[in-house]
Amino acid sequence: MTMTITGYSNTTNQALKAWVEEVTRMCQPARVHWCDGSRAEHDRLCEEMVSHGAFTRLNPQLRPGCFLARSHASDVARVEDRTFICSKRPEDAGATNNWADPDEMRARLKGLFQGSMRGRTLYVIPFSMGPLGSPVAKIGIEITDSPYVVVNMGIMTRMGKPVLDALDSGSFIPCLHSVGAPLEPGQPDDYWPCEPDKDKKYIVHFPEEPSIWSYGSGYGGNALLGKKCLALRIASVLARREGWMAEHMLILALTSPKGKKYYIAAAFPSACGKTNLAMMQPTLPGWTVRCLGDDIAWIRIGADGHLYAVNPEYGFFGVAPGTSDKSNPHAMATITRNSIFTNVALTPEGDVWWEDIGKPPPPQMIDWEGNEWTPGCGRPAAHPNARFTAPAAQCPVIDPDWEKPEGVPISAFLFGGRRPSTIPLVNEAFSWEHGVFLGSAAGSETTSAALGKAGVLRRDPFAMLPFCGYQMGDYFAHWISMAQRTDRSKLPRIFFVNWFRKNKDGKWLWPGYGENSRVLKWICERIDGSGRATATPIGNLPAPDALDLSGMSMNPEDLRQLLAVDVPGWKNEVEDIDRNYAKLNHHLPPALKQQLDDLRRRLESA
Ligand code: OXD
Ligand code: MN
Repeated sequence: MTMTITGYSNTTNQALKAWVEEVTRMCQPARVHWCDGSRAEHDRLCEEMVSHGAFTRLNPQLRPGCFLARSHASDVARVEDRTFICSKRPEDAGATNNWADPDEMRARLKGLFQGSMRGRTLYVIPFSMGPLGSPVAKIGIEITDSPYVVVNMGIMTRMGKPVLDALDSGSFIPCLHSVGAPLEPGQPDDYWPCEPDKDKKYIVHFPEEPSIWSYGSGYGGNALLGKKCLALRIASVLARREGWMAEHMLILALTSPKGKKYYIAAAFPSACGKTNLAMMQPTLPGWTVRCLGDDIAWIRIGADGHLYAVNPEYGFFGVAPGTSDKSNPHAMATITRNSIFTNVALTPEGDVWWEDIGKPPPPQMIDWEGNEWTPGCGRPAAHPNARFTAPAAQCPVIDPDWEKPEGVPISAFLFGGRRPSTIPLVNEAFSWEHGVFLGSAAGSETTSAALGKAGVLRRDPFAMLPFCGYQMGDYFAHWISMAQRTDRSKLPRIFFVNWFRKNKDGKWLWPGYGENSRVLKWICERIDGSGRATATPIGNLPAPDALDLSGMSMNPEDLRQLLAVDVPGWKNEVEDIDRNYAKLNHHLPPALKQQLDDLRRRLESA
């Protein structure tokens, strides 16, 4: 049988040709298409998806170039318990990852991929994480049978002909994806084909090769393999090997009224407001924020010894619910055109709606599952993990340097999470090692409403728990080792922030959003040496009156709580960190054990 091959396949890369042929033999697609990444290709694929019900075109007057997709109800988020790190030794994946034997896993996957693309098109997607031609960029080739993945990868990465041309005969990271739903002759396609049984989904990383195999899911990080799989899990392994860092961090530029620019990178767990902070509109007069990235930073030591960060992505894959003109006006402006919305509600005018979008719902809508929805019906209209995919270049506050091949020099790292109690609004680390300790102890509290319980804390070190592709203790040691790789004075200062403190009645103590600029201003002042701080057992906190609260009304008792050291709370914190550290056994760096002991001692004498 001769196979129809379309698109731009003009490569002499023998390894790539051989791999595509091997996958084609295994997956048995009906057609092969090599993506060129052009606008015409994007438009044609979107049109095809509209014609078989996978996409709904939104009202071109309201949202030109925008589409809505509804996923299968079983396929709505990343599946952490089906995500595997298949290193040769289980110890190299570590206790925080699911490990499986690489040979057994490869055999199982080959069985699943056998014939998995029957009746479908196999798409070859050449993509670059990082600006094309930048010395830090990595080229991946994703093979997928999902046109939804193709158009999303076209927004999230630099993709197509220029990448294949730049690859030339060089090496690439193979990323194989199938939705796991072969079509028999005459069988009508589903609007969101996938493997509905969660236990048959596999998101698998072979870090030593490196390669990625993903089967059964079409959603987000499970399927857009450049993002979490390549740019974090695989990149974290490469970064350790090559002496750089791959982090779950936004990158922003903050400019003071005097025109001084500070670059800040910040790690928060998923859905803790990274996109909002990355493109924030400061309430402090004269300060501006420019965005360079909202999710991932690749960081290297530059020739001058400073740490330089690059955003490897090309778009935003943001959580829609909660995004509004109040929480993130710049994201709202970014998604007015050329964007894909997944699992949001559809209004009668052909626009999108989600919970907390900042305007009341119309009297009738179609919800994320395609059903009639009316206000008060008791169901959310959008799925809580509904997403928008939008080109970063459309962000009205994108930084002019966001595509600089060598990146931008970072002055401060921020860590944080949702912590209703104990953790102050902002805390500066005493040293690099103390900062690494704070990052290693990061976590986020969730509420367990059904049982009426207080917060349940999940430790999420450096916000990398689901994304570190190797042993977490070795990852901590890699962070510690950065102080030996460059002059300490050139390392960014480290701060821990918490926008999510609540009082005993469950009310937020801090307004957040644009008001966070007040905290960022103090951080800049600390970097410059002018900001006043009080040394406490947990770190340097803003001295009384050191935070600029001009023009804002703040209850003095709320402020006191936000900046107090909760000694009993921190003693519990120490014990919980100790329990989590114990899981790392001998991989825990001695410097962090020392930091924990020092903190315990300081709290005892507090
Ligand atoms: C995440 C994301 O889940 O960025 O962290 O999508
Ligand atoms: Mn993320």
